[in-house]
Amino acid sequence: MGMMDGRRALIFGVANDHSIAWAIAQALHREGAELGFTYVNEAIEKRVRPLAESLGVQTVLPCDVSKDDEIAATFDAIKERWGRVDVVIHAVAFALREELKGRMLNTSRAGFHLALDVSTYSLIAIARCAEPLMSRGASLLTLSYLGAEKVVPNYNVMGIAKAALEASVRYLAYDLGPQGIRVNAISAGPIRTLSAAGISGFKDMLHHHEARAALRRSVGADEVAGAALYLCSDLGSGVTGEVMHVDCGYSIIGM
Ligand code: 0WE
Repeated sequence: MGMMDGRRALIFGVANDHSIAWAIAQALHREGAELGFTYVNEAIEKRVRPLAESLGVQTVLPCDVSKDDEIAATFDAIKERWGRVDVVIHAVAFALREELKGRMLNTSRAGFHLALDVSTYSLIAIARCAEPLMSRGASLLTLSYLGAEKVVPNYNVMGIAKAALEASVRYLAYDLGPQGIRVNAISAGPIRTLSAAGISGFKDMLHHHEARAALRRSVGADEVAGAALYLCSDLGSGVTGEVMHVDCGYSIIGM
């Protein structure tokens, strides 16, 4: 008996086997959920298909979350295959690399639009398409980061996108609450994923985190997946509009 037996989960944002979305996928699968994955382009498709196959997952769909028609087509395909969806994992973010260094002051208008479109608006668009396929007990989950609440040097426009994402979680939770659909976020500590690759100084950031977090270590993707399972299963049935920190207690420290 799994906690997610009979549930269907659609997961946006698996890029490779280091992805937080992949850790969440494995946890949902272990508890009996039937999974579907989306990929943004051919390069990612090449990574996602073998991972999907390793879990016996046949639902692998193209979806660029910056395109409304692709999100609509994804949920049309899900409606066709499953008739409904119980869990949606939104683990997608993008900012231009040049926006993730130097002064936030220098964020370009185009860079701002791109970061908030892909990283923030996509959750709203996905929630709107998911709603007709969801019933009481269904839930959406997204991923955030401390840079939404506090200044993290170089995180810049992504911090603004995550702040808007966290506010979107609350407004979506309010809108979808009457139907018994929950919306939450996990604010994860820094994890070595593709998103972190090539970010200058990331290794030093991890060391900084490990020295200062209450637990004196960094968090694993599997630990984020454990919290995701709680929030998306019946264990979390009374929790909505919440941003849960899964960061080894880094964010509770004042000094
Ligand atoms: O949300 C993130 C990273 C999201 C991200 C990563 C990239 C890298 C490649 C968004 N867009 C891009 N664009 C690219 O071209 N994190 C929580 C990880 C992260 O990224 C940082 C961090 C942390 C932590 C960037 C600067 C400072 C800290």
